[in-house]
Amino acid sequence: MSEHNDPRKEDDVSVETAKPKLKRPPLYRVVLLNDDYTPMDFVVEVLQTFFRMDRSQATQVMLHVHTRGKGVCGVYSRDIAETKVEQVMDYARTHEHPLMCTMEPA
Ligand code: TYC
Repeated sequence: MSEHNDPRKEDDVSVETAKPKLKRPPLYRVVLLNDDYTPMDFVVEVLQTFFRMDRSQATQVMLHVHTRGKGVCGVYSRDIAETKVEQVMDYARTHEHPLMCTMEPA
């Protein structure tokens, strides 16, 4: 007789249903900061190139940053947000503009 159906053995194993452990990945806002030197056209180009905005959307966001000090370029998972920040900072540095891009929890 197997241990499984031996009546002398207690069936004292309790099985609980585990809570589903899936959590949505945390999201991050990629933010552009204003400065006094980066040309407006360059910022528009950055927004079109790295954030897939059309010219009019990119111009709106650029003007928002210019007047308000900062603005959101997009919301992404951590890896994507980190890559966007890196791409923008590299591109700005290559063109010797002081443009700053950061990320913050959404
Ligand atoms: N303030 C800049 C200018 O007057 C334009 C600018 C806009 C710079 C947005 C950075 O993230 C920025 N040339």
